Amino acid sequence: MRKNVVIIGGGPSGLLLSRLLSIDGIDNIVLEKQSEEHVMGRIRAGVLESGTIEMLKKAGVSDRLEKEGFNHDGIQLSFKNHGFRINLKQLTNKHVTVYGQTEVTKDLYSKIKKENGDIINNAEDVLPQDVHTDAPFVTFKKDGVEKKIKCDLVAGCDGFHGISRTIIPKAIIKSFERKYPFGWLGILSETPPVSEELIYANHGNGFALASMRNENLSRYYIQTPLNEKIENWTDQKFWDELKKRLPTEAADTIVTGSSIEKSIAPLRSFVCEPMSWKKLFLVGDAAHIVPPTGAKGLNLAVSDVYYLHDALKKYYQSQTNEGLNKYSYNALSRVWKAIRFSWWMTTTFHKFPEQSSFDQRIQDSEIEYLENSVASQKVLAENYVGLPY
Ligand code: RFL
Ligand code: PHB
Repeated sequence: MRKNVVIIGGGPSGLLLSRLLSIDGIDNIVLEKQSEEHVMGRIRAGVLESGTIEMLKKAGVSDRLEKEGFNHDGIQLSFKNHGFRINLKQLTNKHVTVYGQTEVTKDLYSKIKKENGDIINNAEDVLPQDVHTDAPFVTFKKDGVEKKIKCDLVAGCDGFHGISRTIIPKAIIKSFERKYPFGWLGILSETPPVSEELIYANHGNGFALASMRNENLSRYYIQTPLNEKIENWTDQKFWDELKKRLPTEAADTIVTGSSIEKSIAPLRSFVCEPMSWKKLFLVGDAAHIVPPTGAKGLNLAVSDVYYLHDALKKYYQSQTNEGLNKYSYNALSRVWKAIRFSWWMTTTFHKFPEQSSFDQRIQDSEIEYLENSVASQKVLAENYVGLPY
């Protein structure tokens, strides 16, 4: 078999890239390690930037999003039990949209299938080969049978634990990493959200976030120590701790119920440079990870797709390599700004185990400054709604 582009990974970045390439008549195939049910069952991001919405519109998958997504013109911040609002709309003339990554993935999957796009699920031992030559190919196993697909280029959209990044020689790739000394324990519950807008809370016991998916589906997170065991957290214990960390008004009105999903995620910032090597192009979490505090991971994956799709279109339609040569540079320049913002949000709103009294005062004054300075609010707002591509 031969394809123009082999896409490794059928998460949001791989599926979106596939869809955009197909619209331009660029032949491609998605190889996904997991089953369709597994991919559809993952609960992850919830906040979409307007640039992300534009890309989903371009891919022809925005009908449901426009009906079911919620536009949010602001976010609530809380500090020592006192809340204040960042008016995103007034500060940037933009809003964000709350619509789950799970739904984005479902919309992309069903559109690709409807348009007879190629997705192979349960692809085992996927391996990009000879990507440093003019004749790259990808091998994998399906139902125990060895397969080989020749191609022009490989897009590594296979997430942080994928294979693609690992085949770039150590002498060429450089990584930058910060691991945070805590994780997020998140639950999904079929209860009405406690607030119309997201609440990001800095509390003496640690960070908390009140988010949502729809009128009867809430998503809440609390900061926990690293290595915390999920078995130690009954629903009741979670709700009790969450209530302590949210502002009193929210804590008093929150509707609790049993969780339908509960998981712990470690927090890290990670970037690899360059994001491409010869005929291999890394996209999304395969090349970078942000802590979820700034709601940037999925949105960054989408902006990478923007740059790569644009470069591939020029490559196939105008036979020019220029966009592909600049892909890593263009994508990384936006990536590092989101890395900085996510690091800042994380540092400002979490409790660090080694936090000194000096660090505490700096954090206090950072948040007080935020509450009282329009300039400071504007910096947060323009990053939160998403920097331009
Ligand atoms: P994904 O989603 O990890 O998809 C990669 C796909 O590749 C497959 N794969 C392979 N396939 C073939 N062969 C291999 N060897 C393979 N290895 C892996 C995997 O099965 C998978 O299907 O990466 P992608 O597409 O780059 O998308 C990135 C986003 O998923 C991620 O950045 C966001 O979920 C991050 N994130 C958030 N981002 C936001 O923009 N806004 C948010 O509000 C937000 N909240 C979050 C988040 C991530 C979280 N967790 C659990 C990490 C909240 C949480 C709790
Ligand atoms: C979510 O709803 O899952 C969510 C929202 C905002 C974040 C992170 C996660 O910053």
